[in-house]
Amino acid sequence: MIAITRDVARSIEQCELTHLERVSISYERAAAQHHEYRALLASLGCEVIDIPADDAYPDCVFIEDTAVVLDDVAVITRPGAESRRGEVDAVAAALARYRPIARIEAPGTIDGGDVLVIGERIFVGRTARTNDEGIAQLRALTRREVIPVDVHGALHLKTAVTWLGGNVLLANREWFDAVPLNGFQFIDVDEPFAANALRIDDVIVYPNAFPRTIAKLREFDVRTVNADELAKAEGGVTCCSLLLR
Ligand code: CIR
Repeated sequence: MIAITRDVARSIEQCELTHLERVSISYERAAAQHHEYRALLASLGCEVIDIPADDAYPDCVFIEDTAVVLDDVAVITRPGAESRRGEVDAVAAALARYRPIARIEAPGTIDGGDVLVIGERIFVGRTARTNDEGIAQLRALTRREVIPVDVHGALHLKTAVTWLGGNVLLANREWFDAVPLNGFQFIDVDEPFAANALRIDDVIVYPNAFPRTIAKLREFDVRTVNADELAKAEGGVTCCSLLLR
């Protein structure tokens, strides 16, 4: 597995915020947590490729939003937040080594945090960041089934639901319409922001900030990271990498 990550910008305090109050963010602490995250991914066997930060883009550490990497194509997104649009070029250059590149074009917008790939299905959150035009463009670029999911109250679909493997989802069902995901088994979180988990093969990378939800994940191989400084910028564990084989 290859994990592409991007360093924390020194300007991270100027990040976009939607559902959180702006509080002071320590660059040093965020960078240390990002280092710890990358080390965990490496210990799980990932080849971790790091793209330098660009301080013109306070949110650039949240690389997941800039691309949707499928087996046969890397779709470079057009992020919903205008301040983030310029993040994609450095990521496209890195991905071009591994996949043919396609792009979401205006007026379409997609944030990768809204894209949940489960086998042959791609669930895509309809949010302030991802619009119907973006979803239609993604559909035209893949042979897989693309299924929209309405999200309300969360920044991204994957803030509200992620895949733990098999038939199991970790979810805060107050934040999205679960009907398109009928048939899955849901583990409901006990803390509102606890639904964002990163699955790497059979391991679940997960923030240590949610002990009550961790207690519900006993049947999984959970490895925790300290990610609370990055969480102040409204990012979770999936946001900080792009995974590909
Ligand atoms: C933003 O609002 O765009 C960033 N502050 C946080 C992005 C988090 N990304 C993600 O959940 N995929």
